[in-house]
Amino acid sequence: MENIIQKIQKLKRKRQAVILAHNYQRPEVQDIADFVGDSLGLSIQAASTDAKVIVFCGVHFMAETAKIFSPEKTVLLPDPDAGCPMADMITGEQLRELKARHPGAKVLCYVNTSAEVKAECDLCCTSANAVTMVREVLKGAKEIIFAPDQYLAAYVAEQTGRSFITWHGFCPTHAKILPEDVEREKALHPNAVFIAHPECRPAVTHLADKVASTEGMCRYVQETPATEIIVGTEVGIIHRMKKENPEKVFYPVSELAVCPNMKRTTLEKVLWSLEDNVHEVNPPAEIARRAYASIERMLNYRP
Ligand code: CIZ
Ligand code: SF4
Repeated sequence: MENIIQKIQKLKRKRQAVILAHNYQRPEVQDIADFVGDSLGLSIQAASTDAKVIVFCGVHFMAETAKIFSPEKTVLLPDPDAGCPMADMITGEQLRELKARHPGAKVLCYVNTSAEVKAECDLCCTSANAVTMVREVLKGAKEIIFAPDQYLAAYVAEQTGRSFITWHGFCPTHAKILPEDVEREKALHPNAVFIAHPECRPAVTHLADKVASTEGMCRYVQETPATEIIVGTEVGIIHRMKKENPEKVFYPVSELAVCPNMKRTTLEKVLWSLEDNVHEVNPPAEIARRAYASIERMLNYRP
């Protein structure tokens, strides 16, 4: 009898598929993936692979971004309901209205947006390259709209000295992390360093020894001499950190920082997606065409 992992491996070969998993996925899903990373790294992998099918273990906007950049490949999202509440906080219509009120502004959107929103943007960024893009690409811009994450916008504003026209979006998972959690964990582990994601509240990032995207965090924990690390992002990333640094100890800053959408993907759903060719992500061609340019610029700005 084949177990589920063997079944997935066999079907993957048969269908010439590759499995990409985000850093926030369940441990067992990360372990069967060909590549684990952030949305920037996963999009780059999706674009460069020879595979015909991409099983995207992440949330909808990530699979959609991969599809727009690799339209000739079949992109499957194992659970069609794996969305991102932050991405759903702004629609294309709402961004068009905001743009109409600031006609001269350049529009920078976070990768956590729908293709329809990306189609309205000049540039798209991830948390790994937002600061660089504002400093380099938008240097000459007089006004910048930065949507939808108000906390990421606040962080990038602090780093660059720029101010933005923002939207009131936020990540409900990162918003659960409170300064009290940081104080408590620091008191419990006085030798630990604290790392935070820029989607956290400013009151939390201000307490951090390092603020970084998930890939930036993975690099930092390998490079720091610290052996104890308090992790201020979605708890799923700790699986990868432990695997890459077996001698170090990791503490989630809050057990509540769990993204229910990232956890929707299970091994069973990965198998079913390969068996039944579901659920195909394929944004309308006209929207994909308009979103392409902003995504292309994002992929060229690698940290
Ligand atoms: O860009 C990503 O993958 C997200 C959502 C977070 C990060 O910092 O990697
Ligand atoms: Fe969206 Fe937050 Fe979940 Fe990331 S962790 S997918 S930003 S809800």
